[in-house]
Amino acid sequence: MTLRVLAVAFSLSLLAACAGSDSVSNRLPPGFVSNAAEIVAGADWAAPEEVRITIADHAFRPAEWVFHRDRATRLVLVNATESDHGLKARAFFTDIAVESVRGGGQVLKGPWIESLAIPAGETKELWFVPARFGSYSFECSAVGHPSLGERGVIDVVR
Ligand SMILES: [Cu+2]
Repeated sequence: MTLRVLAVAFSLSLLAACAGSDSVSNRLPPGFVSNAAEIVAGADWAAPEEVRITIADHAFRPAEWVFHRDRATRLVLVNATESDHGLKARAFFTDIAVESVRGGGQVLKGPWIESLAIPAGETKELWFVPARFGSYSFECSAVGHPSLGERGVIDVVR
C-alpha cells in the first residue's frame, strides 16, 4: 500500500515537471512570421483586446478562443489549479508576432514564442498580434493532461 502511494506521488511529480517553460526567441524559428518585430512595433498597445482564460478542473475555459487578425491582443491565462500547465500550440505560435510574455514579475520580450508555461496558481499573459488567418488546435503541454480534457481550438478571424 505504501509503495503504491509512493508510486502515485512519484508519477504526479513527473507530470508536474513536464509542463515545460517559457521559450521566447529573438531568432527566427523556421516557418514563423519573419517580420514579427515590425508588426509588434506597428501595433497599438494602449488598449489591447483582452481574452481571459481560466484553467480549472482539467479544462481550459473557454476552450474555443477567437482572435482578430492584426489586432493587438492580450491573452490572460489564469491557472486556478495547484499543478503546472503549459500552452502547446505550435502552429498558432508560428503565425503570431509576440510583444511579450508577462507573469511572475517578469516581462519576456518576443517577437517569437515556442512554448509557454503557466505554473501552479500563477497568471501568465501573452501580448501578441495574430499575423495570419487560421484555425488551430491547442492542448496542455503537461504529459497526460490533454487526454483529461485540457485542449481546445483557436480561430483567427477578420
Ligand atoms: Cu495541464
